[in-house]
Amino acid sequence: RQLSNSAFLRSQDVKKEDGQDTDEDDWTNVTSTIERLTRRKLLSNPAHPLSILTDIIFSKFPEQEYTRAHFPDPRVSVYENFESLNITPDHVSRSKTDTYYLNKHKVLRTHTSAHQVESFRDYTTPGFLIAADVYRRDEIDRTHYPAFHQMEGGRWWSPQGMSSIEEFVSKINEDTAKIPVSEIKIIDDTLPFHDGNPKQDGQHPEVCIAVANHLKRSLEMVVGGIFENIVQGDASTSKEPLQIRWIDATFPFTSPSWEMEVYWQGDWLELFGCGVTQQRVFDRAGYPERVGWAFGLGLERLAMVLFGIPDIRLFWSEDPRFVEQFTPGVVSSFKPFSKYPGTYRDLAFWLKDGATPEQFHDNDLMDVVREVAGDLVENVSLIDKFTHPKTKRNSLCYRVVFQSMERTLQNDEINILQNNIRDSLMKKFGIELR
Ligand code: FA5
Ligand code: MG
Repeated sequence: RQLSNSAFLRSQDVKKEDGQDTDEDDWTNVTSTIERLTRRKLLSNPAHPLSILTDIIFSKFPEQEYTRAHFPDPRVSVYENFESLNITPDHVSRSKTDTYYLNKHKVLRTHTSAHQVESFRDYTTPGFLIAADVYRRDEIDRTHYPAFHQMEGGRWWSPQGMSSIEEFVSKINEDTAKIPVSEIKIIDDTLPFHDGNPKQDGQHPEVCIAVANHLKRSLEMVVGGIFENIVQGDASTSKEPLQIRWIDATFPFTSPSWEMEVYWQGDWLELFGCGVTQQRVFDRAGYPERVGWAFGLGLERLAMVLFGIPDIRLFWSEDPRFVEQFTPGVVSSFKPFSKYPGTYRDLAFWLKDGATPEQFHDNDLMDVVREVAGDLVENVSLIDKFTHPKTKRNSLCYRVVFQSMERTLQNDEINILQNNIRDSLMKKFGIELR
Protein backbone atom coordinates (compact mmCIF):
# COMPACT_ATOMS: atom_id res chain seq x y z
CA ARG A 1 0.00 0.00 0.00
CA GLN A 2 3.00 2.25 0.41
CA LEU A 3 2.99 4.82 -2.33
CA SER A 4 6.13 4.94 -4.37
CA ASN A 5 8.10 7.85 -2.98
CA SER A 6 10.35 8.02 -5.96
CA ALA A 7 7.36 8.65 -8.22
CA PHE A 8 6.14 11.31 -5.80
CA LEU A 9 9.51 13.01 -5.73
CA ARG A 10 9.98 13.02 -9.49
CA SER A 11 6.54 14.47 -10.04
CA GLN A 12 7.20 17.29 -7.60
CA ASP A 13 10.29 18.79 -9.19
CA VAL A 14 12.74 18.14 -6.42
CA LYS A 15 15.84 20.24 -6.14
CA LYS A 16 18.72 17.81 -6.17
CA GLU A 17 21.24 18.70 -3.56
CA ASP A 18 24.87 17.69 -3.53
CA GLY A 19 24.10 15.36 -6.40
CA GLN A 20 22.20 13.09 -4.01
CA ASP A 21 19.43 11.32 -5.79
CA THR A 22 15.97 10.92 -4.42
CA ASP A 23 15.29 7.21 -4.77
CA GLU A 24 13.86 5.09 -1.99
CA ASP A 25 16.26 3.16 0.18
CA ASP A 26 16.07 1.30 3.47
CA TRP A 27 15.54 4.61 5.30
CA THR A 28 12.32 5.41 3.43
CA ASN A 29 9.36 5.49 5.83
CA VAL A 30 7.03 8.22 4.51
CA THR A 31 3.57 6.71 4.17
CA SER A 32 1.00 7.75 1.59
CA THR A 33 -1.13 9.33 4.35
CA ILE A 34 1.72 11.64 5.26
CA GLU A 35 2.58 12.30 1.64
CA ARG A 36 -1.01 13.51 1.15
CA LEU A 37 -0.72 15.86 4.13
CA THR A 38 2.39 17.47 2.62
CA ARG A 39 0.20 18.63 -0.25
CA ARG A 40 -2.56 20.23 1.84
CA LYS A 41 -0.77 23.58 2.33
CA LEU A 42 -3.09 24.80 5.08
CA LEU A 43 -1.18 28.08 5.40
CA SER A 44 -2.04 29.10 1.86
CA ASN A 45 -5.67 29.67 2.95
CA PRO A 46 -5.84 33.09 4.70
CA ALA A 47 -9.08 32.11 6.46
CA HIS A 48 -7.54 29.09 8.18
CA PRO A 49 -7.03 29.63 11.94
CA LEU A 50 -3.31 28.79 11.58
CA SER A 51 -2.92 31.52 8.93
CA ILE A 52 -4.90 34.00 11.02
CA LEU A 53 -2.58 33.33 13.96
CA THR A 54 0.53 33.51 11.74
CA ASP A 55 -0.55 36.91 10.41
CA ILE A 56 -1.18 38.20 13.93
CA ILE A 57 2.29 37.18 15.11
CA PHE A 58 3.91 38.55 11.95
CA SER A 59 2.17 41.88 12.55
CA LYS A 60 3.83 42.28 15.96
CA PHE A 61 7.32 42.44 14.41
CA PRO A 62 8.43 45.53 12.43
CA GLU A 63 8.32 44.78 8.73
CA GLN A 64 11.48 46.68 7.86
CA GLU A 65 13.43 44.59 10.39
CA TYR A 66 12.02 41.05 9.88
CA THR A 67 11.65 39.32 6.50
CA ARG A 68 8.56 37.07 6.33
CA ALA A 69 9.11 33.72 4.62
CA HIS A 70 7.15 30.57 3.82
CA PHE A 71 8.99 27.52 2.69
CA PRO A 72 6.23 25.55 0.96
CA ASP A 73 8.32 22.43 0.31
CA PRO A 74 8.75 20.42 3.53
CA ARG A 75 11.41 18.14 2.00
CA VAL A 76 14.84 19.15 3.23
CA SER A 77 18.24 17.51 3.44
CA VAL A 78 19.53 15.72 6.52
CA TYR A 79 22.16 18.47 6.56
CA GLU A 80 19.54 21.24 6.80
CA ASN A 81 17.33 19.52 9.38
CA PHE A 82 20.09 18.13 11.61
CA GLU A 83 23.78 18.64 10.80
CA SER A 84 23.58 22.39 10.16
CA LEU A 85 22.12 22.67 13.68
CA ASN A 86 24.76 20.56 15.47
CA ILE A 87 22.30 17.65 15.86
CA THR A 88 24.66 14.68 15.77
CA PRO A 89 23.84 11.29 14.19
CA ASP A 90 23.30 9.65 17.60
CA HIS A 91 20.58 12.16 18.66
CA VAL A 92 17.22 10.42 19.25
CA SER A 93 15.31 12.81 17.02
CA ARG A 94 17.27 11.50 14.03
CA SER A 95 16.07 7.90 14.37
CA LYS A 96 13.71 6.34 11.86
CA THR A 97 11.16 5.90 14.60
CA ASP A 98 10.89 9.68 15.14
CA THR A 99 11.50 11.24 11.73
CA TYR A 100 9.98 10.72 8.29
CA TYR A 101 12.77 9.90 5.87
CA LEU A 102 12.30 10.13 2.10
CA ASN A 103 15.65 8.36 1.93
CA LYS A 104 19.01 8.39 3.68
CA HIS A 105 19.67 11.98 2.61
CA LYS A 106 16.26 13.66 2.72
CA VAL A 107 13.60 14.06 5.39
CA LEU A 108 10.32 15.84 5.90
CA ARG A 109 11.52 18.71 8.10
CA THR A 110 10.84 18.06 11.77
CA HIS A 111 11.12 21.74 12.66
CA THR A 112 11.34 25.11 10.94
CA SER A 113 14.87 25.43 12.35
CA ALA A 114 15.88 23.49 9.21
CA HIS A 115 15.83 26.90 7.47
CA GLN A 116 17.91 28.83 10.00
CA VAL A 117 21.24 28.72 8.21
CA GLU A 118 19.88 29.89 4.86
CA SER A 119 17.76 32.55 6.58
CA PHE A 120 20.69 33.94 8.57
CA ARG A 121 22.64 33.88 5.28
CA ASP A 122 20.24 35.24 2.68
CA TYR A 123 18.02 38.08 3.83
CA THR A 124 18.80 41.77 3.67
CA THR A 125 17.02 42.44 6.99
CA PRO A 126 18.63 41.44 10.31
CA GLY A 127 15.53 39.46 11.31
CA PHE A 128 13.33 36.78 9.77
CA LEU A 129 10.07 34.96 10.50
CA ILE A 130 9.10 31.65 8.91
CA ALA A 131 5.77 29.81 9.15
CA ALA A 132 5.61 26.29 7.74
CA ASP A 133 4.36 22.72 8.11
CA VAL A 134 6.55 20.20 9.97
CA TYR A 135 6.34 16.41 10.39
CA ARG A 136 7.16 14.03 13.22
CA ARG A 137 6.36 10.38 13.81
CA ASP A 138 4.37 10.60 16.97
CA GLU A 139 1.54 9.21 19.06
CA ILE A 140 -2.12 9.90 18.20
CA ASP A 141 -4.29 11.91 20.56
CA ARG A 142 -6.09 15.25 20.87
CA THR A 143 -2.90 17.32 20.95
CA HIS A 144 -0.55 15.23 18.79
CA TYR A 145 -0.69 14.76 15.06
CA PRO A 146 2.13 13.65 12.73
CA ALA A 147 1.93 16.96 10.90
CA PHE A 148 1.78 20.35 12.58
CA HIS A 149 3.01 23.89 12.02
CA GLN A 150 5.76 25.99 13.50
CA MET A 151 6.95 29.54 13.34
CA GLU A 152 10.66 30.23 13.45
CA GLY A 153 12.12 33.63 14.21
CA GLY A 154 15.69 34.86 14.14
CA ARG A 155 17.56 38.15 14.68
CA TRP A 156 21.27 38.99 14.31
CA TRP A 157 23.70 41.87 14.92
CA SER A 158 27.13 42.40 13.44
CA PRO A 159 29.99 44.12 15.31
CA GLN A 160 31.50 45.29 12.01
CA GLY A 161 32.33 48.98 12.10
CA MET A 162 32.04 49.15 15.90
CA SER A 163 35.01 50.41 17.87
CA SER A 164 34.39 48.50 21.11
CA ILE A 165 32.35 45.82 22.82
CA GLU A 166 30.60 48.59 24.78
CA GLU A 167 29.45 50.24 21.57
CA PHE A 168 28.21 46.89 20.22
CA VAL A 169 26.33 46.13 23.44
CA SER A 170 24.69 49.56 23.46
CA LYS A 171 23.54 49.09 19.86
CA ILE A 172 21.76 45.85 20.87
CA ASN A 173 20.32 47.51 23.98
CA GLU A 174 19.02 50.41 21.90
CA ASP A 175 17.11 47.96 19.75
CA THR A 176 15.71 46.31 22.89
CA ALA A 177 14.55 49.68 24.20
CA LYS A 178 12.40 50.11 21.05
CA ILE A 179 10.33 46.99 21.78
CA PRO A 180 6.90 47.90 23.18
CA VAL A 181 6.57 46.76 26.81
CA SER A 182 3.72 44.33 27.33
CA GLU A 183 1.33 44.01 30.23
CA ILE A 184 2.26 40.54 31.37
CA LYS A 185 3.30 39.16 34.70
CA ILE A 186 6.53 37.16 34.74
CA ILE A 187 6.12 34.53 37.44
CA ASP A 188 9.54 32.99 37.03
CA ASP A 189 12.54 34.32 35.20
CA THR A 190 15.94 32.74 34.62
CA LEU A 191 19.45 34.14 34.89
CA PRO A 192 20.91 35.28 31.55
CA PHE A 193 23.26 32.31 31.87
CA HIS A 194 24.70 30.01 34.54
CA ASP A 195 26.53 26.68 34.79
CA GLY A 196 23.46 24.65 33.92
CA ASN A 197 22.60 26.89 30.96
CA PRO A 198 25.95 28.34 29.90
CA LYS A 199 26.92 31.10 27.56
CA GLN A 200 29.15 30.06 24.68
CA ASP A 201 32.93 29.96 25.03
CA GLY A 202 34.40 32.99 23.39
CA GLN A 203 31.22 35.02 23.61
CA HIS A 204 31.49 38.20 25.64
CA PRO A 205 29.18 37.94 28.68
CA GLU A 206 27.71 41.43 28.12
CA VAL A 207 26.91 40.54 24.51
CA CYS A 208 25.21 37.33 25.58
CA ILE A 209 23.13 39.22 28.15
CA ALA A 210 22.15 41.92 25.65
CA VAL A 211 21.05 39.35 23.04
CA ALA A 212 19.15 37.36 25.68
CA ASN A 213 17.32 40.50 26.81
CA HIS A 214 16.31 41.42 23.26
CA LEU A 215 15.05 37.87 22.75
CA LYS A 216 13.03 37.73 25.96
CA ARG A 217 11.50 41.21 25.55
CA SER A 218 10.57 40.45 21.91
CA LEU A 219 8.80 37.25 22.81
CA GLU A 220 7.05 38.73 25.85
CA MET A 221 5.82 41.50 23.54
CA VAL A 222 4.42 38.95 21.07
CA VAL A 223 2.76 36.71 23.62
CA GLY A 224 1.39 39.65 25.61
CA GLY A 225 -0.02 41.17 22.43
CA ILE A 226 -1.68 37.96 21.30
CA PHE A 227 -3.36 37.20 24.60
CA GLU A 228 -4.35 40.79 25.32
CA ASN A 229 -7.62 40.69 23.41
CA ILE A 230 -8.78 37.40 24.80
CA VAL A 231 -7.83 38.06 28.37
CA GLN A 232 -9.60 41.41 28.25
CA GLY A 233 -12.51 39.93 26.35
CA ASP A 234 -13.24 37.61 29.25
CA ALA A 235 -14.94 39.59 32.02
CA SER A 236 -13.84 37.28 34.82
CA THR A 237 -10.14 37.74 34.11
CA SER A 238 -10.14 41.22 32.61
CA LYS A 239 -8.10 42.78 35.42
CA GLU A 240 -5.53 40.00 35.65
CA PRO A 241 -2.47 40.31 33.42
CA LEU A 242 -1.36 37.17 31.62
CA GLN A 243 1.12 35.06 33.60
CA ILE A 244 4.17 33.58 31.92
CA ARG A 245 7.35 31.87 33.05
CA TRP A 246 10.80 31.31 31.57
CA ILE A 247 12.40 27.91 32.02
CA ASP A 248 15.98 26.82 31.24
CA ALA A 249 16.14 24.44 28.29
CA THR A 250 18.69 22.77 26.00
CA PHE A 251 18.89 22.78 22.21
CA PRO A 252 21.99 21.81 20.19
CA PHE A 253 21.80 25.06 18.19
CA THR A 254 21.35 27.63 20.99
CA SER A 255 23.12 28.38 24.26
CA PRO A 256 21.86 29.56 26.65
CA SER A 257 18.35 28.24 25.84
CA TRP A 258 14.85 28.65 27.29
CA GLU A 259 11.24 27.68 26.93
CA MET A 260 8.30 29.96 27.65
CA GLU A 261 5.13 28.70 29.27
CA VAL A 262 1.87 30.60 29.75
CA TYR A 263 -0.69 30.00 32.45
CA TRP A 264 -3.97 29.33 30.72
CA GLN A 265 -7.15 28.02 32.34
CA GLY A 266 -5.38 26.38 35.22
CA ASP A 267 -2.43 24.86 33.35
CA TRP A 268 1.07 25.81 32.25
CA LEU A 269 1.27 25.45 28.49
CA GLU A 270 4.63 25.24 26.67
CA LEU A 271 4.63 27.63 23.75
CA PHE A 272 8.12 27.67 22.29
CA GLY A 273 11.82 27.00 22.60
CA CYS A 274 14.45 29.68 22.01
CA GLY A 275 17.96 30.81 22.79
CA VAL A 276 21.15 32.59 21.83
CA THR A 277 22.22 31.15 18.49
CA GLN A 278 25.30 28.93 18.50
CA GLN A 279 28.20 30.54 16.67
CA ARG A 280 28.60 27.44 14.50
CA VAL A 281 25.23 28.22 12.93
CA PHE A 282 26.50 31.68 11.97
CA ASP A 283 29.76 30.10 10.76
CA ARG A 284 27.76 27.88 8.43
CA ALA A 285 25.77 30.87 7.19
CA GLY A 286 29.08 32.49 6.25
CA TYR A 287 28.95 35.24 8.93
CA PRO A 288 31.09 34.03 11.83
CA GLU A 289 31.24 37.54 13.35
CA ARG A 290 27.49 37.81 13.89
CA VAL A 291 25.60 37.15 17.13
CA GLY A 292 21.88 36.67 17.52
CA TRP A 293 18.91 34.64 18.69
CA ALA A 294 16.26 32.23 17.39
CA PHE A 295 12.94 30.84 18.57
CA GLY A 296 10.59 28.06 17.36
CA LEU A 297 6.91 28.15 18.28
CA GLY A 298 4.17 25.53 17.84
CA LEU A 299 1.26 27.19 16.05
CA GLU A 300 -1.43 24.58 16.74
CA ARG A 301 -1.04 24.75 20.51
CA LEU A 302 -1.51 28.50 20.53
CA ALA A 303 -4.34 28.37 17.98
CA MET A 304 -6.17 25.73 20.05
CA VAL A 305 -6.10 28.11 23.00
CA LEU A 306 -6.96 31.27 21.06
CA PHE A 307 -9.79 29.84 18.97
CA GLY A 308 -10.94 27.28 21.52
CA ILE A 309 -10.30 24.38 19.12
CA PRO A 310 -10.49 21.17 21.17
CA ASP A 311 -8.85 18.62 18.88
CA ILE A 312 -5.73 19.02 16.72
CA ARG A 313 -7.27 16.90 13.95
CA LEU A 314 -9.82 19.65 13.31
CA PHE A 315 -7.12 21.83 11.69
CA TRP A 316 -7.04 19.28 8.87
CA SER A 317 -10.82 18.99 8.54
CA GLU A 318 -12.36 19.62 5.16
CA ASP A 319 -15.84 19.79 6.70
CA PRO A 320 -17.48 23.11 5.70
CA ARG A 321 -18.73 23.47 9.26
CA PHE A 322 -15.10 23.92 10.24
CA VAL A 323 -13.61 25.54 7.16
CA GLU A 324 -16.28 28.19 6.70
CA GLN A 325 -16.49 29.51 10.23
CA PHE A 326 -13.28 31.62 10.25
CA THR A 327 -12.52 35.02 8.72
CA PRO A 328 -9.07 36.37 7.81
CA GLY A 329 -7.77 38.75 10.46
CA VAL A 330 -10.31 37.75 13.12
CA VAL A 331 -9.86 35.55 16.20
CA SER A 332 -13.30 34.05 16.74
CA SER A 333 -14.17 31.23 19.07
CA PHE A 334 -14.74 27.88 17.50
CA LYS A 335 -18.39 26.85 17.33
CA PRO A 336 -18.40 23.12 17.95
CA PHE A 337 -20.49 20.96 15.72
CA SER A 338 -21.94 17.83 17.19
CA LYS A 339 -19.40 15.27 18.17
CA TYR A 340 -20.23 11.78 17.01
CA PRO A 341 -19.83 8.87 19.40
CA GLY A 342 -16.55 6.96 19.53
CA THR A 343 -16.04 3.22 19.84
CA TYR A 344 -12.94 1.32 20.81
CA ARG A 345 -11.40 -2.00 19.83
CA ASP A 346 -8.49 -3.69 21.58
CA LEU A 347 -5.59 -5.12 19.63
CA ALA A 348 -3.79 -7.86 21.57
CA PHE A 349 -0.89 -9.72 20.03
CA TRP A 350 2.25 -11.75 20.70
CA LEU A 351 5.54 -10.35 19.53
CA LYS A 352 7.86 -12.55 17.48
CA ASP A 353 9.67 -15.18 19.57
CA GLY A 354 12.45 -13.58 21.60
CA ALA A 355 11.32 -10.01 20.79
CA THR A 356 11.12 -7.60 23.72
CA PRO A 357 8.44 -4.91 24.02
CA GLU A 358 11.22 -2.30 23.67
CA GLN A 359 11.96 -3.60 20.17
CA PHE A 360 8.42 -2.83 19.06
CA HIS A 361 7.99 0.91 18.53
CA ASP A 362 4.67 2.62 19.21
CA ASN A 363 5.23 4.88 16.23
CA ASP A 364 5.42 1.92 13.85
CA LEU A 365 1.99 0.81 15.05
CA MET A 366 0.70 4.40 14.83
CA ASP A 367 1.68 4.63 11.18
CA VAL A 368 -0.04 1.34 10.35
CA VAL A 369 -3.19 2.51 12.11
CA ARG A 370 -3.11 5.83 10.31
CA GLU A 371 -2.52 4.23 6.93
CA VAL A 372 -5.56 2.04 7.36
CA ALA A 373 -7.96 4.28 9.24
CA GLY A 374 -6.68 7.84 8.75
CA ASP A 375 -8.53 10.46 10.74
CA LEU A 376 -11.16 7.96 11.88
CA VAL A 377 -8.80 7.12 14.72
CA GLU A 378 -9.00 9.46 17.65
CA ASN A 379 -6.56 7.84 20.00
CA VAL A 380 -4.24 4.83 20.37
CA SER A 381 -2.80 3.78 23.71
CA LEU A 382 -0.88 0.85 25.14
CA ILE A 383 -3.10 -0.66 27.84
CA ASP A 384 -1.33 -3.88 28.71
CA LYS A 385 2.06 -5.62 28.57
CA PHE A 386 2.37 -9.28 29.48
CA THR A 387 5.07 -11.98 29.49
CA HIS A 388 3.93 -15.58 29.28
CA PRO A 389 5.24 -17.37 32.41
CA LYS A 390 6.25 -20.55 30.56
CA THR A 391 7.10 -19.58 26.98
CA LYS A 392 8.45 -16.12 28.02
CA ARG A 393 6.85 -14.66 24.91
CA ASN A 394 5.84 -11.04 25.19
CA SER A 395 2.39 -9.75 24.44
CA LEU A 396 1.12 -6.18 23.99
CA CYS A 397 -2.38 -4.84 23.97
CA TYR A 398 -3.29 -1.48 22.41
CA ARG A 399 -6.66 0.23 22.59
CA VAL A 400 -7.73 1.99 19.38
CA VAL A 401 -10.53 4.56 19.69
CA PHE A 402 -12.41 5.12 16.44
CA GLN A 403 -14.35 8.32 16.01
CA SER A 404 -15.36 10.46 13.07
CA MET A 405 -15.66 14.24 13.02
CA GLU A 406 -18.32 13.94 10.35
CA ARG A 407 -20.66 11.03 11.08
CA THR A 408 -21.50 8.10 13.34
CA LEU A 409 -19.35 5.11 12.44
CA GLN A 410 -21.08 1.78 11.89
CA ASN A 411 -19.86 -1.36 13.66
CA ASP A 412 -19.34 -3.19 10.36
CA GLU A 413 -17.15 -0.45 9.11
CA ILE A 414 -15.05 -0.39 12.29
CA ASN A 415 -14.66 -4.16 12.17
CA ILE A 416 -13.30 -3.93 8.64
CA LEU A 417 -10.80 -1.26 9.69
CA GLN A 418 -9.81 -3.33 12.71
CA ASN A 419 -9.24 -6.42 10.52
CA ASN A 420 -7.17 -4.43 8.07
CA ILE A 421 -5.04 -3.05 10.88
CA ARG A 422 -4.46 -6.58 12.19
CA ASP A 423 -3.55 -7.92 8.72
CA SER A 424 -1.16 -5.13 8.12
CA LEU A 425 0.52 -5.60 11.52
CA MET A 426 0.96 -9.33 10.90
CA LYS A 427 2.50 -8.71 7.48
CA LYS A 428 4.78 -5.91 8.56
CA PHE A 429 5.95 -7.06 11.98
CA GLY A 430 5.30 -10.79 12.07
CA ILE A 431 3.17 -10.50 15.19
CA GLU A 432 0.69 -13.20 16.18
CA LEU A 433 -2.83 -12.18 17.18
CA ARG A 434 -4.16 -13.34 20.53
C1 FA5 B 1 11.99 22.71 18.38
O1 FA5 B 1 11.35 22.25 17.45
C2 FA5 B 1 13.10 23.69 18.17
N1 FA5 B 1 13.40 23.75 16.75
C3 FA5 B 1 12.66 25.06 18.72
C4 FA5 B 1 13.76 26.09 18.74
C5 FA5 B 1 13.93 26.95 17.64
C6 FA5 B 1 14.62 26.21 19.83
C7 FA5 B 1 14.95 27.91 17.64
C8 FA5 B 1 15.63 27.15 19.83
C9 FA5 B 1 15.79 28.00 18.75
P1 FA5 B 1 10.48 21.53 20.20
O2 FA5 B 1 10.60 20.17 19.65
O3 FA5 B 1 10.45 21.67 21.68
O4 FA5 B 1 11.69 22.47 19.70
O5 FA5 B 1 9.20 22.22 19.58
C10 FA5 B 1 8.97 23.61 19.66
C11 FA5 B 1 7.50 23.88 19.92
O6 FA5 B 1 6.69 23.21 18.95
C12 FA5 B 1 7.01 23.34 21.27
O7 FA5 B 1 7.26 24.28 22.27
C13 FA5 B 1 5.54 23.14 21.01
O8 FA5 B 1 4.82 24.36 21.13
C14 FA5 B 1 5.50 22.73 19.56
N2 FA5 B 1 5.41 21.27 19.40
C15 FA5 B 1 6.38 20.34 19.57
N3 FA5 B 1 5.91 19.10 19.33
C16 FA5 B 1 4.60 19.24 19.00
C17 FA5 B 1 3.55 18.34 18.63
N4 FA5 B 1 3.77 17.01 18.52
N5 FA5 B 1 2.32 18.83 18.36
C18 FA5 B 1 2.11 20.16 18.44
N6 FA5 B 1 3.04 21.07 18.76
C19 FA5 B 1 4.28 20.63 19.04
MG1 MG C 1 10.10 20.81 23.91
